[in-house]
Amino acid sequence: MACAVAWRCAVRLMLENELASELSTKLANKLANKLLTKHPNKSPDNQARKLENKLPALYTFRRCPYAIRARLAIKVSGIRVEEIEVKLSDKPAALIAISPKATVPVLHFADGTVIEESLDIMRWALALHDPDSWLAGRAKDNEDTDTLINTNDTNFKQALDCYKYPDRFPEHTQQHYRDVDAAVFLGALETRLSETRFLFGNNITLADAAIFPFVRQYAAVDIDWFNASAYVALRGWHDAWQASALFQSVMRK
Ligand SMILES: N[C@@H](CCC(=O)N[C@@H](CS)C(=O)NCC(=O)O)C(=O)O
Repeated sequence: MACAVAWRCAVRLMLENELASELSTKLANKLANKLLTKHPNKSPDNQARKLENKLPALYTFRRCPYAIRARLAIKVSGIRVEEIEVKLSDKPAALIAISPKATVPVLHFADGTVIEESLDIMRWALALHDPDSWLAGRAKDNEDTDTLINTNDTNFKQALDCYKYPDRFPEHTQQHYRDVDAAVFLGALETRLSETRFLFGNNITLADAAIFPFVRQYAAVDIDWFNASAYVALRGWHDAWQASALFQSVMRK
């Protein structure tokens, strides 16, 4: 009896391994993920180890806003990855080898595939599994979503860096960066969030997760000022994100 069970198990393993090797990286990871999450106790240790070894490696830095948004999407998708915390002042050679630009986050698959842009990582994860419909409405709002995220990553990020490090940008005062440069983008977010709970309606979408980590940095520069600011709706959105179990879970040390 024990022998028959072991045999069936071995055949299943063989088929699964064979099947996994035939599938694309995405499907293989999906399969690995399914097996590991649905049958964690049934899997023999060595199978679990084999599949664990196939988990994509996520090079990340805890406080980096780009890495945070990648971790948010990965977390919500339920896909398992092995996180490798990087010291930006001492980057691992393995990271530089797979991604010479050596920014985080970077996702590295067992087959050598590399995704080295945070938004691409988010889209990859959500394309595989999007239980909370973060990509919903993209057909309609696709362009708006991309435009808003792009403005965040360019204009707002620049204003944010100036506000955070005014000594490096002596052209204007810190207050100018906070109240003028950053206000263009934050004002647009405030308008949206005064109308709906999230940036593209009453449910979280990709844009909320992609933008929140940057607003968090802005707020943190002078949290007392932010808490007393006229950004009433933005503050509510920021505070809800900050307190959410999802955000907390990707910030754990
Ligand atoms: N466009 C990249 C930007 C990533 C990025 O700039 N990450 C910062 C950390 S927040 C980084 O790795 N900087 C490299 C360094 O500091 O050496 C992405 O979206 O993934």
